[in-house]
Amino acid sequence: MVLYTTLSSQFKQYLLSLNKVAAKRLIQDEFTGDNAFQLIQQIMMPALENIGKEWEVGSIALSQEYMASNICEEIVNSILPPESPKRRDMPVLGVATLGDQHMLGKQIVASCLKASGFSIFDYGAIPVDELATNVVKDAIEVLLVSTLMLNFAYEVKSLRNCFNETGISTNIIVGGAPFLFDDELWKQVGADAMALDATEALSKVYELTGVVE
Ligand code: B12
Repeated sequence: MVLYTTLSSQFKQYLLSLNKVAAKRLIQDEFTGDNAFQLIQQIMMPALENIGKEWEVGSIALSQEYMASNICEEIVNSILPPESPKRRDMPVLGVATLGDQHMLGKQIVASCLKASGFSIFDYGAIPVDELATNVVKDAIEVLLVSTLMLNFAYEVKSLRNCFNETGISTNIIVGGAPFLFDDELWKQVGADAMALDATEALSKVYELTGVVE
């Protein structure tokens, strides 16, 4: 853990100086083939959180934050597990951010579910009414919603209302910062469950669909 704390601050420096090669090498040196989620959680996420705080106090520009997340996105894509070949008769899942432009959390959750054998439709930053149409068209059984901004977290309420009005029984699992700060928020917006991270999202999907691991 101490090791990762040091590596995370080193990684952050590479991100802020836009040294993509060094940032990539740092992660690749630690990558053993099956520790992608651990490296994301313990090296990349603390570095990005720190960068977010620096932007908040005005010590770096939003463009630096943007470039840092682009580098992370590229690295994340290079280490995440591929889709699972054991595609059984699994329920179909969807993932979306309801307009939020923060994409990394969604990407990590989707990839963890794919690696576990689920088919997953990625709808990106789609508005509520369009999403509801797609959910029906693709017969989505569980929808995972990722938001980092509170205003988009409240959009889940509109989504649930829209589902209720149109008789859609798809389950909604939410995740992301606003739901971590307020552990009652998922109930207030009408979600069926919330999860802390990608691994927990997988357990919730098993719970809601009755699929046995
Ligand atoms: C990178 C970043 C950006 C990038 C995003 C690029 C991209 N393609 O993703 C850019 C530069 C575009 C950006 C823009 C903005 N950002 Co920004 N951003 C960040 C930053 C630094 C990192 C986010 C990130 O990628 N984290 C890494 C991922 C992997 O973590 P995660 O999303 O939390 O996901 C994990 C868990 O939460 C969970 N999870 C996530 N989703 C889900 C879903 C389900 C279903 C489940 C179960 C679990 C789950 O699992 C994941 C893996 O463990 C954060 C800082 C922070 N503390 O998070 C600020 C931050 C989120 N941004 C912030 C702000 C204010 C903005 C802007 C408004 C800035 C502006 N003035 O324009 C815009 C808004 C854009 C928009 N409309 O959405 C604020 C939000 C404050 C708030 N609470 O409202 C933060 C917290 C920075 C800060 N300290 O102020 N941002």
